Amino acid sequence: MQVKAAVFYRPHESLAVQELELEGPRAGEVLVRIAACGVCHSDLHFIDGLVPIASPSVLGHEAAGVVEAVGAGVASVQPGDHVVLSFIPSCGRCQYCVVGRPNLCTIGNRAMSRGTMLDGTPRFAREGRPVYQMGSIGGFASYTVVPEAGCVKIRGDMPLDRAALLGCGVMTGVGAVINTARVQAGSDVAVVGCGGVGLNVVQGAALAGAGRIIAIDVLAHKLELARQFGATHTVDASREDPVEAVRRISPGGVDYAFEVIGRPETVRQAFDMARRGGLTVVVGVPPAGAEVSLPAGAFLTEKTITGSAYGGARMPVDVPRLVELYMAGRLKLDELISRVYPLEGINDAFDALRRGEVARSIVTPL
Ligand code: COD
Ligand code: ZN
Ligand code: ZN
Repeated sequence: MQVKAAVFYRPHESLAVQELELEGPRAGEVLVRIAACGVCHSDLHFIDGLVPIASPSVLGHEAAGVVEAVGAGVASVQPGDHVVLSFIPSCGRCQYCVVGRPNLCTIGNRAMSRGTMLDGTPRFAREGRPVYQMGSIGGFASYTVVPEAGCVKIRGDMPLDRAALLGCGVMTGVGAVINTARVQAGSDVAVVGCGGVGLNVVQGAALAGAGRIIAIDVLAHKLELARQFGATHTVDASREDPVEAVRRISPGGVDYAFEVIGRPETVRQAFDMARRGGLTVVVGVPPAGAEVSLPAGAFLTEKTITGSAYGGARMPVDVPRLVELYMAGRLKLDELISRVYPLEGINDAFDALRRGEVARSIVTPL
């Protein structure tokens, strides 16, 4: 079938909104009509040339939609089902999946980084040549085909534009708190970077019952939003040293520090904000090849630092839980959506993200 999609060709160029051919779902695959796809800073990293990606590619990895057709052998979803898409289609059988860490799935991560289905090929094409699918999704398109393992069925009364945000920003942020750090009630938390993902670290900390929740950003309106999402204190890092400020608010440092930007300097700041024995969780990923330096003496104080990939997601468990929290009024999603763009407005959406104007924008392709 013919579909409309936003295609990345090379860094520092606008995405091209054009018609592509979409092959139907093969065995184990699902055709999904995209209702909405969020605009995440990771998409922008490719456009800005900070991280390489297969080209040409349909970007977009934070999407939800409606199942239109299924390939042979698909059992977990059927036409008409509402689904959130996962950018790591976990196989369920590799050693990571078996030990309960499906976000590290060997096969799912390989498909994600290639931008293909599990068999190594994408379903989009233009003039007979393959067009890859960011995160095995390619959500900036009217329709896409994804692996069954990348579909999580949700209840039909959950608004799909809100549900889309669960596919990356909310899962990555809330999951970093709940799954990766397992923040304890009453403990102190610092969050460096309050964009679309960082705000979800803030709300994850609030959900976990953290004591002080200190939000750090360089933009006053992001700090204002962070308060809405549960921050008890804010620090403007463009005006004062954020490490000193955090150590003043939470004497000795915080129990948990989260970096949610992807810069070596801010990873170091987060590490320095954590107290003796404290945990630093790096959610942001600095540009390819970057290194982070840490003060070796800190290990004597049993400080730890860890990465968090996709918020330690176990998508079939975590997505329905997040949906229930939203439906019960306990998870903020409406407040995250700053703007809604048609597919043709996608480059404006990226410009707004680059300028720091939005928490999240969503694109509604149809
Ligand atoms: N100090 C404090 N805050 C800062 C600073 C600074 N020096 N510099 C920038 N900020 C703030 C910005 O004002 C902004 O509010 C925030 O940091 C960044 O937010 P966004 O909205 O631009 O970015 P997000 O939240 O959409 O994305 C953040 C990620 C960490 C996901 C992303 O940038 C990243 O690191 N991606 C690579 C990791 C990855 O690919 N993950 C999987 C898919 S997301
Ligand atoms: Zn993302
Ligand atoms: Zn696996």
